[in-house]
Amino acid sequence: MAEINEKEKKLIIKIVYYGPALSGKTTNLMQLHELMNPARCGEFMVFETKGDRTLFFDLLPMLIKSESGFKVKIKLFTVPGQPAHDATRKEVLSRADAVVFVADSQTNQAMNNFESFDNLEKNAARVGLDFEKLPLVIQFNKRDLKDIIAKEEVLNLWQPTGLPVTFSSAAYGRGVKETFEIALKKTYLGLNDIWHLDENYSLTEKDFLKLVES
Ligand SMILES: Nc1nc2c(ncn2[C@@H]2O[C@H](COP(=O)(O)OP(=O)(O)OP(=O)(O)O)[C@@H](O)[C@H]2O)c(=O)[nH]1
Ligand SMILES: [Mg+2]
Repeated sequence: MAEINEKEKKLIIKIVYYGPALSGKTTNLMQLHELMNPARCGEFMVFETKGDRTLFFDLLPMLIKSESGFKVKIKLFTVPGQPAHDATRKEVLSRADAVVFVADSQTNQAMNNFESFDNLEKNAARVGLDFEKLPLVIQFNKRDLKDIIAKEEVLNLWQPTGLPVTFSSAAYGRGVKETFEIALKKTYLGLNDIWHLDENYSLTEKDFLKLVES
């Protein structure tokens, strides 16, 4: 759950990139850091890695100032995807306002995607998040590779859930900003439902989307 400080006009939000090992979560954040307006983006912080593998988490903070003078800090986190790091995943997921689930499009990763999504649902329950209401975006990454699940098949599988699905090649910066934009919109809608950001604080979706303006 986001933290709001009405006196200081500050809102702190958490968006978590979740998914199986090596699906491209850290790469998404690295690319966002490159693609975003530097004035709105803080330092990209990596806490413990071994080669490509995240052992703890990564953090990319972003800042928006609304026209009404409200400061919104958005913290993007990645979880470590390797199964052994479940305790850390649970910790990072705790109090998330939205989740981007990064799936690996390679056909041999179908089971890992499935298990990781199942793990997300279980950990959401463990940390008291209502999975039905949690703003969630599904990103199928690594579209540049050869042996990948067809788009139609992904859509057939996921459309019944009603969740937005995006396709990306994060390593090449493709589909990264688009995915984040959807996550931002869903985050805003989720928080607006709870706190009526628009009425109470004159904070609009447009303020949030300033982050993805070029
Ligand atoms: N071909 C290709 N490789 C990618 C893509 N996205 C990420 N990778 C590569 O996949 C590897 C793993 O990417 P990471 O972003 O570190 O994966 P992660 O999901 O953070 O992995 P964990 O930290 O272990 O959970 C790296 O070598 C990336 O360069 C993509 O779109 N296409
Ligand atoms: Mg990582």
